[in-house]
Amino acid sequence: MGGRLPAFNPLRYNAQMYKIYSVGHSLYCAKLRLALRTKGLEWHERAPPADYLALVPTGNLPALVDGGLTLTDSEAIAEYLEEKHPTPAMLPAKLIPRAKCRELSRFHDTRLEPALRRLFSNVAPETRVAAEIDAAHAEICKRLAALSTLLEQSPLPRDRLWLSDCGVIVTLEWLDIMETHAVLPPLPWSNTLRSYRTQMQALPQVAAELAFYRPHMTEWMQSKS
Ligand SMILES: N[C@@H](CCC(=O)N[C@@H](CS)C(=O)NCC(=O)O)C(=O)O
Repeated sequence: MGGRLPAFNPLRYNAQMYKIYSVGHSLYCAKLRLALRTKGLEWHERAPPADYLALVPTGNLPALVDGGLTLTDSEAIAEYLEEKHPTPAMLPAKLIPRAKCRELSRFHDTRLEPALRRLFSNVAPETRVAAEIDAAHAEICKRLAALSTLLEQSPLPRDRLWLSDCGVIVTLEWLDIMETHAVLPPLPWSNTLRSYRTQMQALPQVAAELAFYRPHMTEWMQSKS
């Protein structure tokens, strides 16, 4: 019954190359690259073409293309990669740490990053609205306090990268650059937040991604000033 299976060729299997639609300054594309780097996967990036909506109905970046599969939402993509390439694990094995990891991912995508996002239209000094900066700053301070507590209570060891770290690291990097460029008043960096960043930045895949991504962030900031 059925056709013959092709002979298993580990070289070909390992040489799998993912296609990612991305743009250089995108925070969620950097988040996805952190997962790809951690898994030791290979990818090539393409800018979204003019007919992107025909290829990717949500219009979101990043999108992953894996053969006939096109997938958006950085967290859905990361979980797909986690299930397809379980080693090294980026979700803890045990029930409660796994749930806490997912909680932090959701907190990032639905609370912390949306607070940062309020600043993006206020980077250029000529279009900066003081009331929007004040409101964004208040919200960011609230979210950073919550993040600090979540990290203090987290059962996840910090000697490796979990799925939930990927977005948080990139957003904290953006908050840092926003503060450095005086887009907003100083932020309440707790000792927990500082040591978390230091520990994360020491991981090789994080160092590699930030070395790649920071110039894109700086270029984007300079294009607005
Ligand atoms: N929750 C989404 C957010 C992605 C997102 O907002 N991406 C931005 C670029 S960083 C984007 O696609 N903007 C265009 C749009 O939303 O149409 C994810 O995790 O992928």
